[in-house]
Amino acid sequence: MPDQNAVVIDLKFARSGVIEALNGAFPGREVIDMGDSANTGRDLSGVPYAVVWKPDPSLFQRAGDLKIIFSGGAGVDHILSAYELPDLPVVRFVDRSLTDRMSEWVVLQCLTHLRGALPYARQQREHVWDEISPQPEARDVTVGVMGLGVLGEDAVRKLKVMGFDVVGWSRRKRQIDGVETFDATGLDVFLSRTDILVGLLPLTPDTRGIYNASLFGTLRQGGALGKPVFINAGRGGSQVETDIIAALKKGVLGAASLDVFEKEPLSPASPLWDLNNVVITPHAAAASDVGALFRHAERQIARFEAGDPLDHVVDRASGY
Ligand code: NDP
Ligand code: OXD
Repeated sequence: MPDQNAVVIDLKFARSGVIEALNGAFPGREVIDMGDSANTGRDLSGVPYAVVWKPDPSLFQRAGDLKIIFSGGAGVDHILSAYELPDLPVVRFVDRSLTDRMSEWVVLQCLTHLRGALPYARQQREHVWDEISPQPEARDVTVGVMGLGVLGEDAVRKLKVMGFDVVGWSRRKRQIDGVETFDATGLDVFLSRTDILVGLLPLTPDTRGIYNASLFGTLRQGGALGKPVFINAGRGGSQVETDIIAALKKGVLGAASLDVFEKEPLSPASPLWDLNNVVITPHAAAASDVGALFRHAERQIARFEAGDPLDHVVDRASGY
């Protein structure tokens, strides 16, 4: 039987990173790494803590005495939508490096579309010297960020530093200095002001399929970029890919940057790969630093064992 303060790890991340980060992690505790074949079929009764990313479906039955589940990422849909979970706290991963990485990706994509990086890359391949004009400035372009949580708020601040006009939308109204924000009821006004839409929403029943033809049709046409741009690094389940493709082909959207997809990995047969106004990254906008993840879990376990409240606990009713 495992130690009564053990931690079970089931992280479907790059194996080498997990092994390296496990070295010295969780001092004084037994660590059961389900990625190690020696632990296949191991008794998990009595284990109080689990750190998971897309865990084996049987894990939560086998580890029937868990007291806390730590998500290996900021999102928790991989746990909440996939398993019958006991009523225990699920803790999200909130971490500086993850937040910085996401904002880097968002700013990179907004600048890519502002500065014509895709057409210039095509011209370079074809040895064409041709300045694209007019060249709008960031201040002429309104970026609308959907989801103003840990990641959305940081992205908003960094987009402002780059000079973009920024507006934000979230379920409840949020206050961010220098940014006009809208709550759920203000969606259409928010969209009608937006030239570049950035999706940083969690996947919940309310946000599934939200980025669809009707939403794209409400974005501002004729702004400084001519046509609106769609950028999504939240979850692929929130987007309707057939609608994205149709909107790009019809010119309802001028371009897109997608890090997440309805089904991952994206099928080699998806038409998205071949659209020359689309940037595709393989769900890599903000990878979790596994060492930081383990330190975050250690800190939260210490709080729990000291009788202090846990940070970043998911509200199971709202699903994020
Ligand atoms: P948070 O929980 O901190 O923020 C979520 C935001 O979304 C909040 O502002 C919330 O509103 C808003 N929201 C949720 N549901 C709705 C709704 N129905 N209508 C309007 N707004 C809604 O999450 P994070 O910022 O930490 O992360 C966001 C998501 O980013 C994650 O859930 C994950 O899916 C994704 N992600 C993707 C990564 C990648 O590499 N591609 C990496 C990390 C995360 P309110 O403020 O009112 O609560
Ligand atoms: C996350 C992710 O949720 O990487 O952290 O998608």
